[in-house]
Amino acid sequence: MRKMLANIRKGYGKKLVSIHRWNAWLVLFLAVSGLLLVGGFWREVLGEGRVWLKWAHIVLGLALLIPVIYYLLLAAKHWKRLDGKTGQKTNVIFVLVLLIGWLASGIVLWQFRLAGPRAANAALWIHDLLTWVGLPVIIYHSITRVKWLKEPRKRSIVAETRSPAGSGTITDIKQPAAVSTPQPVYTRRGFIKLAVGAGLAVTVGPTFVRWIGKSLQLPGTADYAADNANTLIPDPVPLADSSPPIGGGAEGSFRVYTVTDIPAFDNSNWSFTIDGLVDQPFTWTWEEFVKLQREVQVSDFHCVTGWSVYKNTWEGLPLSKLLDMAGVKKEAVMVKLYSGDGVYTDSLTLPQARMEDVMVAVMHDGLPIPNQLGGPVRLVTPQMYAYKSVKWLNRIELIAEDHVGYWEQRGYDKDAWLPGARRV
Ligand SMILES: Nc1nc2c(c(=O)[nH]1)N[C@H]1C(S)=C(S)[C@@H](COP(=O)(O)O)O[C@H]1N2
Ligand SMILES: [Mo]
Repeated sequence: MRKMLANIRKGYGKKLVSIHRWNAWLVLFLAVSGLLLVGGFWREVLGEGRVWLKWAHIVLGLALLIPVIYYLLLAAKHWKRLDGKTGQKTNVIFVLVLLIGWLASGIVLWQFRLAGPRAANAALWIHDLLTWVGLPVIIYHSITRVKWLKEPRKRSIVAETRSPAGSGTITDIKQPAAVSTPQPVYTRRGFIKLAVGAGLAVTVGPTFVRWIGKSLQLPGTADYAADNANTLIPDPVPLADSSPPIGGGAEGSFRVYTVTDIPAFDNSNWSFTIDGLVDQPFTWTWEEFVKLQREVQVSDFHCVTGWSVYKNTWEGLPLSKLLDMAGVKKEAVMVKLYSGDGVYTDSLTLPQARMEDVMVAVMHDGLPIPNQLGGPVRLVTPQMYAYKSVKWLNRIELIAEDHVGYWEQRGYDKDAWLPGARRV
């Protein structure tokens, strides 16, 4: 009977160990893939791989449900075992909150079209928060609990104590557990813990602080306008509706996305062209371009990855006005959009391009669009996800066939409409 009980206990212990192991591997993969997905740098490197990686992240993220549910089935029993061990209980609750929070917010992000931008935005915030808080804790936990660190006694450096005889001795380091007087000055384990903690604080800390600053919109945390590397002269003069912005100022913050190095422009290397199947092609210099009559609109900006910036006051030229100036030939069916980065492109059908809020924007909230955010000129497509919002836009070509854009070639949906958009 006793043996049986012991066996059951052993089996149960084994189950917990294997749940823990599976969970650890899943979290490791999700952490690495998640960081690759969120890091702007990797957009360029990964290309199409990014879309695959996102799918793998989603599938293995959902697979987290297995260890979580399995654990919950054993939880009651485990909980009894932890009686009195408050530290361990806190640990278990922390991990469960983390995993379930990641799962729930991840599901909303996965189903962003169903959920809509508001929910996706909140989910991304939670997903990020849990990552910046949870990941350092998990890394700390895994580094400080590897096996060889669990034999601290053998490696302890023990304080030198004076023996009653008065001669200085180093207490036998193999027996300090039994000796109560000499306290270890520090143990190898304690030292490593401290080092890991400090290392994490130094590496993850600044990212966390920056993220908090940006998401709470603390002043000075993301001052792109101040760091604008474009040097185009003259500055566009804002219309009255832009300055102060009639939208009241954008709410939220942009994440800087690019698939190349971020370009910067000056009067000598910037121009704007509309050509292809038009009656009258144009190429404007910056001096000419800023003289064209602009308009102002207030609109929201949504990225498929979940973040949004609300109430942007954009000032620029409605794309339809540019099309009318050039005169679209009747063979033309698509508007191809080129970025001055030389790589990124996208396209709109003619009816889409003629929607009243599709704008070739020059100013944001009364200021020139900084180069990090696609200035001097970017496209704005409020009814569609922002991968249509080509940054550093410098050429519009009217074409007779379809054109598949940069991210669409790499797996993004050709249909970029927001839920509830007025599709045309
Ligand atoms: N040239 C260029 N335009 C681009 C992108 C890009 O990588 N390169 N990314 C697109 C995507 S997916 C989004 S969400 C927005 C992001 O704009 P932001 O970098 O100003 O936040 O730009 C879009 N336009
Ligand atoms: Mo995006």
